[in-house]
Amino acid sequence: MEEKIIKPEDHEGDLLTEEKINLKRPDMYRVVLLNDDYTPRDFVVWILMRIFYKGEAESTRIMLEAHTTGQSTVGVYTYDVATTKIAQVDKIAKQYEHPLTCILEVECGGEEA
Ligand code: TYC
Repeated sequence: MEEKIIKPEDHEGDLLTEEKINLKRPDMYRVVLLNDDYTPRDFVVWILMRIFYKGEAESTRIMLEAHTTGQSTVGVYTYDVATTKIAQVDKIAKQYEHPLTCILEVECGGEEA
């Protein structure tokens, strides 16, 4: 088979094209904690510290906001992180027989970086 040797001078005058890199930011999702009448406050704070790595003061603030207004944003995460954390909350709440619930809300669509 004939081998074509490409020399730099063969490309003189060629148009240089920039490689298009996908700079789209990932879609982000808000995890929202819902109030209920049965889950103990301490348990909610413990969940926020254990699953969402919030400090005690921040966890207490989020719990109280949900308790008084009906809901509170816990954080904004990528889809995989948000759904994993919600599944962890569901599992532990079920184990302890508490009705504690977190929901997912779309925060914003992916934008160009
Ligand atoms: N309202 C609950 C109680 O009085 C405490 C609570 C707070 C439950 C926040 C859920 O997301 C919640 N025991």
